[in-house]
Amino acid sequence: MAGAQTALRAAWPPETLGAFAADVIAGLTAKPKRLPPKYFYDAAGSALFERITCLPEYYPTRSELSLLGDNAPAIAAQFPQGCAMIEFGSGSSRKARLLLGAAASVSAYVPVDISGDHLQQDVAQLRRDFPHLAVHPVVADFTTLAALPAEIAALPRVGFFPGSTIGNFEPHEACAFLRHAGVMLGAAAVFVVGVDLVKAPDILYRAYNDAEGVTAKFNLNLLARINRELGADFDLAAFEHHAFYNGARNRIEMHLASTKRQRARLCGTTIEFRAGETIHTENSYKYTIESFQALAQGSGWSPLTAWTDGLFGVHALRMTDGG
Ligand code: AVJ
Repeated sequence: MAGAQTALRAAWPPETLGAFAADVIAGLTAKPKRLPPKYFYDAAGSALFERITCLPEYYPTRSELSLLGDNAPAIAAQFPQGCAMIEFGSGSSRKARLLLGAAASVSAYVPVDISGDHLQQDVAQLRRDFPHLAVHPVVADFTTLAALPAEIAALPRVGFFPGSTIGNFEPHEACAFLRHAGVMLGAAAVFVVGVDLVKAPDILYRAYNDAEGVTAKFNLNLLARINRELGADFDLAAFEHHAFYNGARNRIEMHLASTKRQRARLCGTTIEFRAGETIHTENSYKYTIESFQALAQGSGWSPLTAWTDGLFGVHALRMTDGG
């Protein structure tokens, strides 16, 4: 195995591979095999995720939108006057609009997203809809974002991290992210975080195993993307979507399971699969209101308020004095 690794490196130095290829090779040569969930969201994957958010079984988006819509004035009441709102992974800014519409205290909005095309279109529309709002988009991976636009340096800050995207992190990574966000947002900051709740396993199971098979397509698109962008030859018909609730760790796990013993070629190397072997593609951690508040507290944030409909939680946190 060490020999194969060396040959691969010699032929495709990681510097020339790009981050996607490097992460895919690292994940598929690891034991057990895994792929980072952030790569689900190419154009095809983003369209499939949009379809997921409309599925009858997938409650999180509907729950969060109605929690934000119903409680926007109460959430906005926590924001400091003249603040800048920074959204981590803003997508279409649909959720931010609900807060911006209710929060006259927000004078600047900083959507941070990895996909630049979408960001530019949405920013133009936001500027038309909120003419008094200064919009400063940042094209970046929010997990590695180092600096905020200079224009907002003097403003108090509010963070917005909806969608239970925080559930993709391991709990220790979520803690590190919350701390990092705290450093960026500063002493007076408020942080609004959307977090999916622990609940009956059958409800969770159905949300990730929809009858129409859209979630299966979303999961398999990761291999389709690797074929498209890295010239790999994964046989999509020989992999199955597996999603289940791991109750011991409070997380949904998604895997792609090989239906047979097979191999795939990728960037000059061969990836071997046993029958039934899986690629772990996503964890989606679930928290109770209390377990998330405890995580936040251990990460430098004091819980202010939590809004919930029993399925999903929207948390307002404030920077703990003295960090
Ligand atoms: C966007 C990460 C919150 O975990 O529910 C939906 C992604 N994966 N269906 C989630 C997802 C499968 C989603 N997050």
